[in-house]
Amino acid sequence: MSRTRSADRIADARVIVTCPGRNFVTLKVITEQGVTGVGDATLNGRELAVAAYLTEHVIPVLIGRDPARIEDTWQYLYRGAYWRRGPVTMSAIAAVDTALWDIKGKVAGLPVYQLLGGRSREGVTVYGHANGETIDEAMAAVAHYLELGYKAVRVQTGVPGLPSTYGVSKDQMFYEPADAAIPTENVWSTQRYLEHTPKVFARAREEFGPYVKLLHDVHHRLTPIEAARLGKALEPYGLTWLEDPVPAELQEGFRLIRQHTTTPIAVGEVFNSIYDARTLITEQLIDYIRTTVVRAGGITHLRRIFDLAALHHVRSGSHGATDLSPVCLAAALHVDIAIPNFGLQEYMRHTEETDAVFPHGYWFEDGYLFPSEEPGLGVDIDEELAAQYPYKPASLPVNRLEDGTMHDW
Ligand code: KDG
Ligand code: MG
Repeated sequence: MSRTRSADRIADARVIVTCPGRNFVTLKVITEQGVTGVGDATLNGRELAVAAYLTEHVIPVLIGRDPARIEDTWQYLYRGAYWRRGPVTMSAIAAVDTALWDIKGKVAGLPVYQLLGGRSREGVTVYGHANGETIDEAMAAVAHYLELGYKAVRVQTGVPGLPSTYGVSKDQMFYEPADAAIPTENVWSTQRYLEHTPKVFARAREEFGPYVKLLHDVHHRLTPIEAARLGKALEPYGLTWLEDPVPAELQEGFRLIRQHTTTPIAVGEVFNSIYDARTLITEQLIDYIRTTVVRAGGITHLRRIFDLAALHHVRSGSHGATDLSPVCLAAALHVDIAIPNFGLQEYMRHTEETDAVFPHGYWFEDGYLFPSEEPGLGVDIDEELAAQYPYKPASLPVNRLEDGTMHDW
């Protein structure tokens, strides 16, 4: 039996928590032969839960394992845990899986996308976040993204009568919702939102014409019939997608949305396994599945989700907000460039401090991201620099209706 094992073993693994502007959790795996791999384990607002899961429960069973056995290690951590799934467990498994793909690429001397079947396209089309308190400000932000070369832009604005709205920040290029140690409280009105949002897209089409891809994120705030009304109202403006229209625990709820509107639906940034999306995909209730490497058990499991999606005319639209580290983005780009059913990749830029902590070989040009050509993922963590930015508690906000009822954020 031992003849089938590679000569190398995992010698060490450590968790690095750093806050170069925002918190990131990174796993570094080191083999006896000195090959290293990195994986993102960041779970926004719950970072230390994943760090502890890795340190206390995963790293002890990794030591001595064959780093070449990615699938077996995935199955060992998933089936072997008994308590399956959930964002903490799946982010931890993702970090291990990503690091092992990095190591496999380095050992093979190939960028990871070559191990996934090679390129299916030249570049990865990305979308940026245009947001503004007013429609005028949001339109200026769209114009800025188009000047930068983007071909797809998500548009969010403030809602008249509400003091703050999801997706609208003071800083145009680096939207960061985890803004306080104890969650900020926002106020929400579905009525005001439904009245306002179609006006934003009417204006965007008037100013930017029919060909820019426009997207909008509802952030789980509607019921299916409200989402159906919004989708219908937005049909004249030809959105590429309407994201997270309702909370998706009840996958069957999307049947109602589908019966009423042809606006394409994107869902899944909070999903952590194929089971979260099974009905949505197999019944063709969505058009884009948005989970990404760190959230859904790494490259191994994400590929499984995307393959199921490919059978049902569903394309990928991976989450790429700033809380997904450059390690996650690097890994996502290798998947994006290789799969047949790629749709879009979100690309919210990281700050200069973050980019310096995570040196990487991917690059942006003319609306596309390109994965690194270096062996492995082409991304690393500068541990000395990371140590200069200690962890700072930061939580995502919560949301209440005008009468004080808790609502989805
Ligand atoms: O951590 C939460 C963010 O990633 C989320 O608010 C961003 O909805 C989001 C998006 O579509 O990027
Ligand atoms: Mg979103």
